[in-house]
Amino acid sequence: MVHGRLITFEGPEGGGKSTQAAMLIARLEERGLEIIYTREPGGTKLGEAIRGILQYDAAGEDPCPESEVLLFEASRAQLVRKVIRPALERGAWVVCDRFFDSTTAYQGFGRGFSVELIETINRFAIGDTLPDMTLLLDVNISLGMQRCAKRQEGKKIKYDRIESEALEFHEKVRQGYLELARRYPDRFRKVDAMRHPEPIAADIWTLVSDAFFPEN
Ligand code: Z5A
Repeated sequence: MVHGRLITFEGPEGGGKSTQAAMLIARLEERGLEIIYTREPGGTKLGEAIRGILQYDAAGEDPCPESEVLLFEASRAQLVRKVIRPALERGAWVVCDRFFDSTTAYQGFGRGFSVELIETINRFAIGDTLPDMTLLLDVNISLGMQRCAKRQEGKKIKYDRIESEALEFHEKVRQGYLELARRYPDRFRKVDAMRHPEPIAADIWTLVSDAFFPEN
């Protein structure tokens, strides 16, 4: 049976996940592969509606922390079944900007829910759809925030609900990601994202090509 690959990008905000995902996709497409790019929360109609609720309080009230977890998971369950699995089954490669490790990092390590509990709920949402590789773009919080502040200059919409959390929260998230990379070394690849985009992209390409195109 043909089966594509699932590569996920993770990390604190401002690590350059979207930038690097686009650079990786360009290189994968040069090899003639079908690539699906998607993101979390979002990637389906239901998921994008949930994204509005989670980031900009589209429902008119703040979700409580428990609802927040379940909304991320609902978006994920839909994305896995409507987009990711069908793509993998037809042999496409899927590049996903955040996946279940974000819930472990943000709601587990960041908000303080039990990591074991979050991992159990993650498994319910994803079933057996695990990433083949997770690229952790590690950036220190002040640099990540500087990058995001620069991007926001002159824009009407300011920071979203989670971006507006205290520095301490974002630091816990970063440390949580580093812990996940230690716990799951077979899947995680940590990349120093505190450099210019080109050397980061070159390192990512080395990691991806060594893992998936070892003949080259
Ligand atoms: N969240 C959660 O809590 N639980 C979950 O389960 C999930 C998510 C799935 C989603 O926000 C929020 O939801 C997120 C986590 C939480 N909140 N936070 N914080 P999002 O999707 O809107 O945002 P994000 O995922 O955090 O991504 P981002 O902040 O937009 O950053 P990014 O994708 O990593 O970076 P970028 O867009 O590629 O680059 C950001 C800016 O930096 C941009 O202007 C670039 O041109 C610039 N950039 C990129 N790379 C570089 C380098 N190397 N040098 C200099 N400048 C750079």
